Amino acid sequence: MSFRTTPTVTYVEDVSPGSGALPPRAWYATSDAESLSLNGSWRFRLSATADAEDDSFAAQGYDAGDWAEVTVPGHWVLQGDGAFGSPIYTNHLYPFPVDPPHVPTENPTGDHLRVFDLPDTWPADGTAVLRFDGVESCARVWLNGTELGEFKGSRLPHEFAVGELLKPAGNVLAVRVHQWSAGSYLEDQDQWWLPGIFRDVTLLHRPTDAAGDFFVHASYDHTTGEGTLRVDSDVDGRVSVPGLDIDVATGESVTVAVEPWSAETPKLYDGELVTSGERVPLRIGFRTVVLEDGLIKVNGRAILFKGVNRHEWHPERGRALDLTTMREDVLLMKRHNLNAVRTSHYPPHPAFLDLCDEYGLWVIDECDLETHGFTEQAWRDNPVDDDRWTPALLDRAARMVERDKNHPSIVFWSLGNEAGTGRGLTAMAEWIHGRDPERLVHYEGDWDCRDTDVYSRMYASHAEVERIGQGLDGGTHKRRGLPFIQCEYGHAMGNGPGGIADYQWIFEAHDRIQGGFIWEWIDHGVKHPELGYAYGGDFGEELHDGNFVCDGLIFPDRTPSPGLVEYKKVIEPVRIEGDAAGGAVRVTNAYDFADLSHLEFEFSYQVDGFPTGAHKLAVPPLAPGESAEVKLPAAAPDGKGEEVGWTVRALLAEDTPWAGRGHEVAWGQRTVVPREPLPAAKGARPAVDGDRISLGPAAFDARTGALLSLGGVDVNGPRLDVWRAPTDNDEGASWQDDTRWGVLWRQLGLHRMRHRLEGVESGDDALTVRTRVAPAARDVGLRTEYRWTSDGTLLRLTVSVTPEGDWKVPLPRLGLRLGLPAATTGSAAWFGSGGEAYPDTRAAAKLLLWDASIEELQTPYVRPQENGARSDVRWVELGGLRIEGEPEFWFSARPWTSEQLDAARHLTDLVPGDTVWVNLDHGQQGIGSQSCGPGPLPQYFLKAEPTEFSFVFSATE
Ligand code: IPT
Repeated sequence: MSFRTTPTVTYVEDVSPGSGALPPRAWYATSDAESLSLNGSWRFRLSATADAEDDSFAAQGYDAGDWAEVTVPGHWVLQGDGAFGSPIYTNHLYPFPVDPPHVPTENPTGDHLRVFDLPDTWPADGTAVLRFDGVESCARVWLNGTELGEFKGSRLPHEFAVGELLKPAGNVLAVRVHQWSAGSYLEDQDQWWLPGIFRDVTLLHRPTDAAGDFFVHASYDHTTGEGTLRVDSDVDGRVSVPGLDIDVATGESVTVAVEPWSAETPKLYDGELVTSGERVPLRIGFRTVVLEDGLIKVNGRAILFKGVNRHEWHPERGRALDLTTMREDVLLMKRHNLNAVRTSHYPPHPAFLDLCDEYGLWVIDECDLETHGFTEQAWRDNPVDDDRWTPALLDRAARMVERDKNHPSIVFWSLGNEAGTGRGLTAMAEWIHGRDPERLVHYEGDWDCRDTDVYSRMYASHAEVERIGQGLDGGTHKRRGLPFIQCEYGHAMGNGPGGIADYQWIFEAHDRIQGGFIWEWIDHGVKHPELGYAYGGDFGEELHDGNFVCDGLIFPDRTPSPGLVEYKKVIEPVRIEGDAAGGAVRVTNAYDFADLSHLEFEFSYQVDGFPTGAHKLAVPPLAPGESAEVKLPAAAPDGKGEEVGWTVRALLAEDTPWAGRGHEVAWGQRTVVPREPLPAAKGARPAVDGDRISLGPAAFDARTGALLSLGGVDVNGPRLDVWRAPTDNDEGASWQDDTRWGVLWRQLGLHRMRHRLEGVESGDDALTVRTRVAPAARDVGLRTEYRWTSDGTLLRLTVSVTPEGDWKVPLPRLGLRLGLPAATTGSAAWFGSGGEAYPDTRAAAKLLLWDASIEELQTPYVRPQENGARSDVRWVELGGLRIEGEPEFWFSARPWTSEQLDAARHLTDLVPGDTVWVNLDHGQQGIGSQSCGPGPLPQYFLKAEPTEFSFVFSATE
């Protein structure tokens, strides 16, 4: 018997980073040197294993005429309509046995072939380099039949010298890509596994004496207002910055007065590095990042991160992003007041960092490293604690730092994510600190902060963050001296995240806490012909984590979700509050660097939610941290019994690169004249007529006491409703042993409440219906009394709820559900919050008069769940009814029931019926962040307790 080993495959399972590639260097998009994009259509052949085919396809003259084609950059599993396999989604579990460095024999392998000619303009002298900006997960490369090498490190660039191999025409570039490799063990990020050449492939001409690697050092001294520039370059040359009259030799320092760079004031100076062979454009931002007094300071000031974790995602192209999509992300971030991005969990396409420099975002650039799946075996064999892997880790650190080091936006290097602890991480940190002492090092996984310059955590509770802020959290001596950030918090899966305003108050109350990064930016839903957007399990994966991959502030198509609108309000850089006396507005500048001169302020009163005309409000150009009281510019109008309030909006006074003049940055509101109490609506007498009872404009079923119609409108219900289709945050994460309300609600049976009728009482001045609402098998219940009165025109309902038994759980919701005919219920108008809001997601609830179609009232969470409630509603009109509430209520309306919403797995499962179901809620349970973090805070619990609330109904026609 003999064993055959396959020599072509050994590199796949080799822990080394690869062979043949050039040392990493600074990345730049353009120079005056010639380049040739090799993006486009490539010939493609998929094999089931790494060794199914030999390497003869790489030879010149190979006929690939019968191969399929794929687009590069791209992932083959997202092309070919399923013919090339499917994406796999797992959070932290490796989708293959944990047997490092071995990978499955079933190792999808894509052979890519591209034949190209050099353009006529391609210079004859000099040499050339072939650059791959990202290939998942392991590639072997040949040019014109000669092997160049192989590499791993999916989201990192790799260059090969190819000068002598190039021909004017008919160059054959062959790339064999393996889905699985030893590198996969280092790339266990929570995302889809998507093999392919997913970033650009470029041939770069390298003239004689072209620029090699270079390092732009541009610091800012806030005490003098001067910047110091020094560009270290492998190849000597000159550096010029015309705007600053700078023209110096590389390696030489020059100090001049400059405007500094910050995320708020992203001043970039155009410059050029000129070697005798190449001119490379530079965009220089002067700023100094230090750890001082236990704080992260930039240009002498402590900064507060208002950040987000960004994965690269496009619903059709996966992680192959085009520039337009990257710019859209940056614009959306800027327009929503974000000032920071953590590039979770790998260096992004470098063009994204150019955009961060240009528009202004602080960046934590994270290395392509995560070994999370080893947690399943208590981190045994973790590559970051095994010296054999250290060269691969150092290679990844170097490829990130060298590629990205010239971006002023980057203030932190992050070693990676969820990789436990170990010597390899220490080696990375030491190397990075040595190579770039001008930035700080981040890593969340080591709470002792052995290797890091910041104490970073994810999903810590409000209480813990508060303790950390107060310095009461203990920890190592080193940690106690470090600032704190939450590199992940506010898990934006489905409806939510809740509680972020409460975090922000804590962040702002303690210097040590320098902000956080919401998890995460975008839902990684995959566009799907039948399902709308697919998530884990939709491709038949044997192991998957469902819709945990859809946990972003924007939907897969980049529409902002209510979570992003909420976050924008929570982190707004200007605070606008009413003063106690009510005659003035208090305005506070919450920027770190900018004054308020770029904003103009608009003031208006609204009566019953209706704006009465805007005034300019003269707010002084306050410096960061300053605040001022500004007198109201006009007296409140007489609301004639209606509610009067004011709104102040801070708007961009000029166009900016990221939004036009008039874009709303911040706002505040205050009620100055409260509305009148609801009319008593009594006097009319219920009249029994056979199986009907009439009361004012309404008709009831005499046997059940159910309202049947009001005016000319048929009504189904209303009756008590406590159920909501649990949100992802209600359900909680499977690994959490904390109280998971969504699970407990279902155990108790709150989704199958029964209504036992105790009596219908037609009295002199009221119709009273008594019920007990309770689930089977349980002794808890809600004794519920409906008391109907009327003055002949208006119909008033007062609901009294008295819990019985030992209620150990808060209620999902408490209110009424009623049905209206869909045919006559097309839209709603209301006075209340404009967008979706729940008890702990209502910072952005702007009180005005709104209208929306029933369809627009739905928030399209990728996995259907409770959504769309409007808060603080005074009244709503829909389907021919006007409904006023006392106190203010939550309103939602949908063309399906909560039960149908609950049962649906995808939006395409939801089909409008002939009834619009309207919820009028007295209360809602908070949302929290328990799909990965803490649940709602106790103050947002909807406790089962004796409650009374009223509505007044009338017909609008
Ligand atoms: C944390 C991960 O860092 C992130 O990648 C993502 O998985 C997030 O959770 C949840 O969506 S790890 C978690 C176990 C705290």
